[in-house]
Amino acid sequence: MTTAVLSIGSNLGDSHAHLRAAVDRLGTSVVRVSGIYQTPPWGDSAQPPYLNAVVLVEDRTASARDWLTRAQACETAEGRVRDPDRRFGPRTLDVDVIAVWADDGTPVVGDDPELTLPHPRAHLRAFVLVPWHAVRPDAELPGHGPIAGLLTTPDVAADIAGVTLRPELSLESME
Ligand code: A4P
Ligand code: MG
Repeated sequence: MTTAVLSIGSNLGDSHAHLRAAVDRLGTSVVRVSGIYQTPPWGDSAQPPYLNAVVLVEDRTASARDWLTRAQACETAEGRVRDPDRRFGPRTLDVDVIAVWADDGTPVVGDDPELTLPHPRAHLRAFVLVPWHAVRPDAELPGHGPIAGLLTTPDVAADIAGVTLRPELSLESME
């Protein structure tokens, strides 16, 4: 069994629907979803704000690589188009694998460019850490320590004010 934290984000099209579709596609592996947050664009400011959330997942047979495959299947299903000239540009759906743990709780770590774990920019991103902390306040990002502490680092703390819960939007109960 592996457990994982996935970050989902969208700032093109019907973003709420794209996020809901991702959770739907992840199906019975979903253990917990965060609220939906409106967040300023990170890394490329000339684009609309994002909606972001985190999804906690687990699966009896999935490997770390399987989570990447599932993440990319969600992106493809929502019509994700990659612009090779604009790395952090707008998208219908971005699903990043933030961290993965094996059955015994050991974090999966690796620097393969196809799947770097934990995600190499997660510790810098209020749009990942705020929703994750809201659902798992005691969580740790492997190699970086408790996420509660990461929220107080200067780069992240500076971005927190812009991360706003949208309570009228939800990923709960898809029926
Ligand atoms: N890859 C390696 N490790 C991972 C991982 N842990 N999770 C590889 C997911 N993918 C991983 O990804 C590029 C390559 O990273 C893939 O080949 C994959 O195998 P991509 O999905 O093709 O392209 P991308 O997502 O545009 O690039 P990148 O560099 O991963 O961007 P990010 O880091 O995903 O950032 N601002 C806000 N507010 N909210 C957002 O959600 N998202 C981004 C995208 C930028 N700014 C944002 C948001
Ligand atoms: Mg990505």
